[in-house]
Amino acid sequence: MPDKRLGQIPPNQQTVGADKWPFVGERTPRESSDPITISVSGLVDNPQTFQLDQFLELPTIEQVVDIHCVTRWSKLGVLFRGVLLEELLKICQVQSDAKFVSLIARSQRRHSTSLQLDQAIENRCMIASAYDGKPLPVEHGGPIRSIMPGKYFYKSVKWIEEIVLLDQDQLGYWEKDAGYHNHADPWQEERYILPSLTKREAAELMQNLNFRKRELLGIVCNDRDLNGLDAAFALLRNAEFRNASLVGANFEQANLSNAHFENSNLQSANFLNADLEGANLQGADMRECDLRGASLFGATFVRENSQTGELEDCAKLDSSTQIKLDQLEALTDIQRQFVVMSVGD
Ligand SMILES: Nc1nc2c(c(=O)[nH]1)N[C@H]1C(S)=C(S)[C@@H](COP(=O)(O)O)O[C@H]1N2
Ligand SMILES: [Mo]
Repeated sequence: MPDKRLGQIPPNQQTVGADKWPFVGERTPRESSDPITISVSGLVDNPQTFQLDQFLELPTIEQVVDIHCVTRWSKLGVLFRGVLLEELLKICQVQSDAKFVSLIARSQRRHSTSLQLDQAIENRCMIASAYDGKPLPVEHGGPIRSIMPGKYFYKSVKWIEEIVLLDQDQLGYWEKDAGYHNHADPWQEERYILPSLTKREAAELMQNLNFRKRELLGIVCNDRDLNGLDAAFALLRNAEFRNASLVGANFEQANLSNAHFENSNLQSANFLNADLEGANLQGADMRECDLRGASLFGATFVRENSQTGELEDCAKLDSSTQIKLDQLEALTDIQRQFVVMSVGD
């Protein structure tokens, strides 16, 4: 069953231009002179290791896939060619007690993810070798990567080299340690699992204005007075700072992907080399903010009213806001135009 919601945009995602495809995560496979192979093992009667050229001779299909990255960019309508996982499982004779599949990359950290086997088959999970008629470039996982339609893109592994059939789930790299949601359904916004910080612990950290190097995924700081907060190097994915006062806060090198800063006061805040992918900065006061080196894929500074086309909830940026033009490449057209206009180049 192909993706029923093909061509639609899941909640809180934005599309990137047709000619754009951001790189996320690892950029290169493991350095090795070993030939590229792909193996299928675990609960199969006929385990196999294919050499790359053998693999590329298996029957392929083409399907259109919408990519939805958890950092809030979507790229719709990519035509992938490759081998269906179902086809591989036929060849390797999957056993009936296999319920999960672990997909492992030929990369330094043996990057991995896992899928529920019935969903992988239903969603037409594939091992792709080409997109839009071109071979897959190495930064995007070429020569072969897995593609799982209908899930956030972290369920699609670049440079796949092992497929292991299991009766129990084996959490992947992002899911195990980084708090990514194991279901990854973009329509349900299953992005991250929230951490188990107690209200008291959170209150104490806020009292001391000290988040430095702490792991505080999803911490809720809405409406708080946190002027001068030290959050350098902190892990603050999905953190909530709506309406908070953060004058002079230090977020240097913090991971703030998908964080919420709507209507916050960020005057003179330091975001040097921070990760702001997917962060929402609508309505925030960003005068004298330092954003140099910050990663801005999918970040939003303004909201476009879908009825009237007017810009609403505009962040306050001006010539005192420090940001480099090359950083704005990562933004969608509307966001980029808004920022360029505001900082007045
Ligand atoms: N081997 C490997 N595969 C990976 C990752 C990674 O870091 N290493 N990152 C995942 C994430 S989070 C995303 S969004 C996509 C990014 O693929 P792209 O760089 O081709 O856009 O790959 C996924 N697969
Ligand atoms: Mo991702």
